[in-house]
Amino acid sequence: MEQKHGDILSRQFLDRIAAARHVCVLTGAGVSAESGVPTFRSAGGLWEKYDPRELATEAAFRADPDLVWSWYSWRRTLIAGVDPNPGHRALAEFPSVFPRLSLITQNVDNLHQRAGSPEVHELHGNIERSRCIECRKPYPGDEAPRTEHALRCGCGGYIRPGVVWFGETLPEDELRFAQAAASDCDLFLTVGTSGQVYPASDLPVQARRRGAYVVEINPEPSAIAHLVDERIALPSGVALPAVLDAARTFHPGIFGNT
Ligand code: BJW
Ligand code: ZN
Repeated sequence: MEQKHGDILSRQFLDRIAAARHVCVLTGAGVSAESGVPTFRSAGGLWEKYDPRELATEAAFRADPDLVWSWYSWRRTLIAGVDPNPGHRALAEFPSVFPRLSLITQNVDNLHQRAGSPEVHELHGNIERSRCIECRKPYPGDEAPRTEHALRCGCGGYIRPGVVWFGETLPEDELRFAQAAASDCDLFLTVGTSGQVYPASDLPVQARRRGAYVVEINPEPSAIAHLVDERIALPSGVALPAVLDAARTFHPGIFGNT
């Protein structure tokens, strides 16, 4: 059952929600955990069976394209079989209750979009996009084929997933947007991320340095937990609906919410 915001959010956080003009949210794998998508590093996570350095690098793909491609095919099938959870759905309502929202995700799973978030900034790409590793030509279609074997482009190069691997730079426009939003916002929520992967892990730190109030929503402390203003040690599927509930109370007139 949805908990009312007064039960789980601190007075200080409620005051920040009431005053917020620009809210910036950074999500990680934990926001999709309650949908049944395994996280990367938690117990039972995706990489308990595989070492990330073995799979999420260009060198690994070049060394064994079938292994890496089939791992992504398996994940695409898994993601296609799950639904957005109350955390995704609450975030999709944030644009109608806060004057301004910037939603930034490290996830590649499309669950924010499927929940109805109108504008999602993807720092690590998207699992359904693919391109040639040599000529970079996009692989056509909205969904990548879920084959066991890696596919080839007309040029002879392998088709790779359109995600960002270790050692690769993030999409320039999305990173620029994220950094600008982190610098400009007055409330920053870091949700379901272990804070171990740079440069996303730097965004909450940057936001706080620029004066934003930074709240971590994660049942476990992240690597940057000591740098935030407040932690909410709850699943995002519980905490985010409570934030939405509070925002509806404090910003009732702006967008016609009650
Ligand atoms: C819940 C929950 C619930 C559970 N509710 N919460 C040394 C050598 C080489 C590179 C580096 C180096 N030192 C630093 C670097 C840079 C490197 C990096 O940071 N490495 C670190 C690991 C050390 N970064 C990069 O390489 C980036 N590029 C870059 O920096 O370019 C410049 C550069 C170039 C060359 C050299 C150096 C710099 C690129 C990073 C790309 C990351 N890619 C991946 C894979 C994407 C594709 C795919 O999906 O396969 O992105 S890695 C993986 O980690 C994925 C995720 O987006 C990312 C972050 O993980 P996330 O989301 O935090 O998940 P988890 O599992 O870690 O945490 C889940 C959390 O949820 C936990 O805290 C749980 O408690 C919580 N939770 N249930 C709320 N219900
Ligand atoms: Zn090609």
